[in-house]
Amino acid sequence: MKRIRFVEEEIARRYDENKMRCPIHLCVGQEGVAAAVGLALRPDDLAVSGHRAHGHYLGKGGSLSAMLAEIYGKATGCARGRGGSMHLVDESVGFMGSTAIVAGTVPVGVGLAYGIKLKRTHQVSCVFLGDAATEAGVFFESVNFAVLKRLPVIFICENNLYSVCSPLRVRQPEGRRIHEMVGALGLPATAGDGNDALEVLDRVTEALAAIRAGGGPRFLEFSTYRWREHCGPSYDNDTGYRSEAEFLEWKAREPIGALASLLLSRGDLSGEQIRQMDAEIAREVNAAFAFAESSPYPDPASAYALLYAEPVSVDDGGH
Ligand SMILES: Cc1ncc(C[n+]2csc(CCOP(=O)(O)OP(=O)(O)O)c2C)c(N)n1
Ligand SMILES: [Mg+2]
Repeated sequence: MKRIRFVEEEIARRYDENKMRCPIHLCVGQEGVAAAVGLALRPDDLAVSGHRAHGHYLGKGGSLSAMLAEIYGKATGCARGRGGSMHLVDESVGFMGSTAIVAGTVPVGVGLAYGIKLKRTHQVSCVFLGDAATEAGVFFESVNFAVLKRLPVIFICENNLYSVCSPLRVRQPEGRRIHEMVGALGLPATAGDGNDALEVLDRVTEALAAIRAGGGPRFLEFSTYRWREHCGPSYDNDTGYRSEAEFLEWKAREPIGALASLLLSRGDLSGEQIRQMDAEIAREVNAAFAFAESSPYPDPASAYALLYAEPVSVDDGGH
């Protein structure tokens, strides 16, 4: 969680230098879900995400340096500098893609799960999505197919209450709970506190075990809150679509502080250990920025080269 928080705060601090020339959607305040899901997944599990993907990529084991180089548009980036912040992809850690099209990777993640089932590899495909993605038609088609085929896919929905500036109350009927609506499609669907990283870890660990045992897909909704504006490095509580009071309420129970207090009170971690961790992560983040800034831009002649053209052979068992 701290690694995600530190790197995003540093991205925000440096964004106005105009060297990162892509839009950025920061997940500061939402680190609990990304970190805990990443920890619960196996390294060989697969994951897809959307526009707010930094935390998901790092949680899955992605490289800080490759992520920052990607955001700086450099050849050493995880998408070779072609994608930027919203198009992180890194097969080496099973992070199979993220796109700016809301819900665009939901069918991709379900397709990956279909491949896993056909190949009988016992991996799980993890689909990260926001609350607004559950309003897209393709979301329902994809979940229906996953249920029909009992696919090994876990849907992780970060419900941060907003789609850009539109709160849930102007988008969905009063009283609707997203997980209840999704549960009606025929899969176990639950809700939990996304700012309690240990709760997320427990729920996701249990769901993954059930999926790996052949139980079919699961949908987990986690409530959380983004601190900064939808897109960009600033705060936007003065723009009128949400209140400073709401922001402060969520900030008071943010995921990192909550876990640190718990671990300190149990004696599981000392203040000195936390300071050491902070110093180590700050060093790591600074080194990753230095790597990104000093890396070369891609050769324009390579713009149309195929990056991932390996043919995949599938034993589909006659299906
Ligand atoms: C298909 C599509 N419609 C609209 C948009 C514009 N858009 C970008 S992000 C976003 C909101 C997404 O909200 P949510 O899924 O809840 O994720 P969050 O930004 O809250 O993390 C919208 C509407 C888009 N990128 N793609
Ligand atoms: Mg949202």
